[in-house]
Amino acid sequence: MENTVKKLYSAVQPTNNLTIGNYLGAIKQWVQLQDEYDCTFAIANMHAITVRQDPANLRRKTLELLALYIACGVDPQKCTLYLQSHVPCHAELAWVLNTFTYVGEMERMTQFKDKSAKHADNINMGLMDYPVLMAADILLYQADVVPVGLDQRQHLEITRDIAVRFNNIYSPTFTVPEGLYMKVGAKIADLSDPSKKMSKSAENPNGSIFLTDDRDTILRKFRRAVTDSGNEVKFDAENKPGVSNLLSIYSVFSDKTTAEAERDFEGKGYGDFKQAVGEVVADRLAPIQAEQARLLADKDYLNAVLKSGAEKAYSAARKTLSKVYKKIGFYQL
Ligand code: ATP
Ligand code: LTN
Repeated sequence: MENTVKKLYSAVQPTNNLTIGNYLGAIKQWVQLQDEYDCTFAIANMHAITVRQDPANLRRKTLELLALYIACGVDPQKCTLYLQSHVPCHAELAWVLNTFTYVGEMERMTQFKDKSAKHADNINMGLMDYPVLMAADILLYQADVVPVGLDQRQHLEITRDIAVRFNNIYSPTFTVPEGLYMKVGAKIADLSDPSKKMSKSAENPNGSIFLTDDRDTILRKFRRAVTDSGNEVKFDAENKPGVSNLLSIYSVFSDKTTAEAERDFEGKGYGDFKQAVGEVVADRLAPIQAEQARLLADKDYLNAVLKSGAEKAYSAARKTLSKVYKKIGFYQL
């Protein structure tokens, strides 16, 4: 019976403040999936240091992210929640997988190219190796599915390639994971430039709605959001990218289909529309923010969650790593 429950794995980096893109592309789905799958969710602090971090800030962001996972509805009783650096197997497997990954493959990764351009003074090996560490995360837990935003699709594809490559050279060792992308919400665009993804490290903070933004800030940012020519609130990603992005945000935050969302704004102008999107987002975020603050005040509880999460994660990860070490010929005592 136990084998019929599929395994699910995902993670977010504890960098900057999360945006509604992270929430809709990742965490919101986790909550919906946790009853159906055997879930493991990590805080990817080892990925975070591929861009220079302030140590005190990284520590603080780690607990904030854990509190946020729980405040959003991820239940530590049902899922394994842990901090990546607490399980040394990630670095160990990543090293092995490095020898099954080609330099050319890593140089082609879009995120590597984007981040290299953005951090031209610090194009470190870790930045380039980021996808291999991510492959190690996923493969250690033998995950069947990995819910992520569309920006991570390329990393998931390379994870599958590495898994297949290893399985073919030795014998079936890793489950080959499937990406799970939501139909709406997998790619939330920047409010001031709908051709870009909403990102927590964007230069212009007005284009991103942070999960920590207060009501007035949220309403103001939506009021300023770029719309398109014309005056009809219609979903048309090609010709009306700004309006379509706002409609997607509205529909997922109000649990409506895009068609239902369009109907809500028939005969209404962009002004009313943007106000309504802002309100629905602010209303949804307020209780999450309150719960996150409450949890952050209870550090003992958060530490206990991390401790038991690390133990559970370690025992699963170690099993896979031992299998790998045996297959590649590492002498074991
Ligand atoms: P950064 O901008 O600092 O690189 P990020 O905003 O891309 O960070 P990550 O920690 O890399 O955030 O991603 C966490 C999760 O959020 C991933 O599953 C990612 O696919 C998803 N995600 C990020 N941005 C968006 C977006 N604009 N729309 C939908 N999902 C997103
Ligand atoms: N690179 C991911 C975060 C991440 C991840 C993972 C996601 C690290 N390890 C494993 C899914 C599975 C990102 O979202 N930027």
